[in-house]
Amino acid sequence: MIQVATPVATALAAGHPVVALESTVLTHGLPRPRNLELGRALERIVRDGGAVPATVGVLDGRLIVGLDDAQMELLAHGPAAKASPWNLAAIVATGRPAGTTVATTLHAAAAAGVRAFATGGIGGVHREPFDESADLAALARYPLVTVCAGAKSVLDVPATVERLETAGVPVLGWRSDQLAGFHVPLGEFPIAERVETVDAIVRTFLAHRALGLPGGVLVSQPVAEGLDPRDLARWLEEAHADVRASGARGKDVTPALLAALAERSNGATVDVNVRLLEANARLATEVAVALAFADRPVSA
Ligand code: PSU
Ligand code: MN
Repeated sequence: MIQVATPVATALAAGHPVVALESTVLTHGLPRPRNLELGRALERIVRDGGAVPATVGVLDGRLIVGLDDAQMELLAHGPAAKASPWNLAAIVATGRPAGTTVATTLHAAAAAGVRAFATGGIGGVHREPFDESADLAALARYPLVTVCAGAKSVLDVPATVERLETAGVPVLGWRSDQLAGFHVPLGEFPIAERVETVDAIVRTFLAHRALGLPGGVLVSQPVAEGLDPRDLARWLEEAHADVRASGARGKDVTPALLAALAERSNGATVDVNVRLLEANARLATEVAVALAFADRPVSA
């Protein structure tokens, strides 16, 4: 039921770099038509960096690693469900189309043997209405390097950071000492390990694996130009009030908050979201290339 597309399978078999990309950001995270433009742009960035993109999604009763363009268009057009590990089996068994969250994408990518992954902001612990993302457990379970822009600003960030620590997920700050704040470059939460080079990321990931620790490492890359923190604080407060009033619960909380933020900010949050996704795809591609290189036998 997991289908690895031919270009992805060929690249993996040859030891060439592959970068996994998620699709819930396309089906639920961004408005149309920017979602499809973004999905295509991310794949282009990965190719330009010398790796093969593997966007993951659910179609026709299959978890696909490496959607082709028509499949991506289908998902981006919608309607599509949001597939987390807890509802994935039911979605696949009934043949419904779905975008895959960070957690489900990690599962699929790990099954295929992909080791680098780019997303926007990971899911985490919400304030209100309460919800806790399956992304946290998946990061602690699947052996990939995940590049993100921190935890989504709509979350309870201290609780999310604490949960990552409890679960044993190393968080590396890309040229930064604080966890990235998603829509703003830096949050208030210190990161234990700062990294300056792609090589440092790769060495830490390989050490984590060699020590027999489960799961992967999370790289936090601050967005280059973020929103004014005061504007964001105001929009966040308004968005939370909107979503409380809407009665959204569980898996609908994150998409509802992102949509409310986009509306309250007149699209400013969407622009930043797109920029940080592109930057994360670039860094994840460099990681994938370095990982493929690290595997090469040393020639005398
Ligand atoms: N990053 C973004 N936009 C998104 C997401 C991440 O910039 O829409 C998606 C990811 O797929 C992530 C999901 O796994 O939101 C989190 O949803 P939840 O909190 O329900 O697990
Ligand atoms: Mn939930």
